Amino acid sequence: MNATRISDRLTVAGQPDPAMFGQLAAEGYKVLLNARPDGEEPGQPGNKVEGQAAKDSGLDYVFVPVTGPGITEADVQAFQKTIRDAKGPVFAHCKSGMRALALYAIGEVLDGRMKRDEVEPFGRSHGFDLTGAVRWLDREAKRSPVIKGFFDPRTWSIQYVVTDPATKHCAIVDPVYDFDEKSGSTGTGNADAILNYIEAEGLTVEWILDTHPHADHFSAAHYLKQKTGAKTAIGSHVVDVQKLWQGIYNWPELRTDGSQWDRLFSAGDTFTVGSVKARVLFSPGHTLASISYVIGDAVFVHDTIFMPDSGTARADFPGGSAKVLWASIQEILSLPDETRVFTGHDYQPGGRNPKWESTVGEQKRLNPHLAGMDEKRFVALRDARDKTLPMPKLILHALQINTRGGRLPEPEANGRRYLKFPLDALEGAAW
Ligand SMILES: N[C@@H](CCC(=O)N[C@@H](CS)C(=O)NCC(=O)O)C(=O)O
Ligand SMILES: [Fe+2]
Repeated sequence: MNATRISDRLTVAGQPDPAMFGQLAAEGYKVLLNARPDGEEPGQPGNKVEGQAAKDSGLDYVFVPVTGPGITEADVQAFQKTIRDAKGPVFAHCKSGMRALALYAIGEVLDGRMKRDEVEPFGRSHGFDLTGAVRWLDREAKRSPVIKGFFDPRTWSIQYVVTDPATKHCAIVDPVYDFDEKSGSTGTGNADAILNYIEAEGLTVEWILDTHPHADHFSAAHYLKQKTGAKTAIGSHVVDVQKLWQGIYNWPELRTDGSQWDRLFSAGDTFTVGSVKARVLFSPGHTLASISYVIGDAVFVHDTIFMPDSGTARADFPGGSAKVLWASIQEILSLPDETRVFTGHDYQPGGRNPKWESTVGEQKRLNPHLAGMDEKRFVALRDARDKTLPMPKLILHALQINTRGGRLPEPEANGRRYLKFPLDALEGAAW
């Protein structure tokens, strides 16, 4: 194993033997970062073994598996965050150290601490060829729209700001309004992080887009509309979801005409984000009203497809259907292979760092729920898995807020807002 010290905070290396992690800790390292996907070569220790060995040695462990061409902004964010949060030096490895150094260099350029033209000489000075990192930067610099993901670890949600670089107009997709069910506290930490980014980048918000009425978190659409004045939108079948939940909550006052949003999108509807063209796919199955947004060469699929190592969304909520979800997924997969796919949740399988970007081609090749699958087998697999899943812990909270576009209930005479829960209305108890 070759180890190259890059700075006081970072050493990059080829594959280390987990038996020497204790020695790394003794040398003062605090974090072991593994950038290798499992199964790259025979005899590779892998995520599980490395994670355990790091723990036994008192090192924090971070798993950011990447292939050179498959690096995404999420991986770069994870690498930078690891170095930022570490209590001391980070020991980052892949097979040779090159991917680890590429992740670092890309992050330094994106954060403005290094120039694009400095990357190759920087790599060479440490004995690494970083032409791949430069290619990545050049490819991303040409991309339109520019897409920034904001991961919420509390609900495993990814919120997006989608920007047309030509006009600096943007859309916000699926923003989260914070809620702590133990105390009943609400908050705007996630939404304010989005607003800070928008201000720092000098963006104008045109749209606040929800893909569906979420069952696991509150939407920040209403809050962000108040802050930015942008138009809110969701799928037109939200009216059916409103009617469904009006019954479940015994809630005659709920308006079930979708008037809580500025625009209700149907299949095939088009709109623009600055000069970037966008269109809507109707993608039901997870919910009755789910839609996907195709914006430029990117599609925002929320709870249809997750990352290729994570499968697909559940289809057992009221109004859900695995068969219908399969058809929706087929339409998404009929987009060109190079289409960028942005998912709405990442449940971090194997404890890896959150990821959210893939391509249609990768989904077709690598997602075990999709590759070589047919409708019948998909439905059987989905239904079997869904039977094992308890309801999301916030489903009864969230639908009261999200069927009203992210508005909290009106305050009662004492100035406090209250939620109301039906008992025994849903199956899927956790016991
Ligand atoms: N444990 C989470 C589960 C959330 C959940 O059910 N997520 C949905 C999307 S809203 C899903 O599709 N999950 C897929 C799965 O868990 O396999 C919670 O309680 O919030
Ligand atoms: Fe969902």
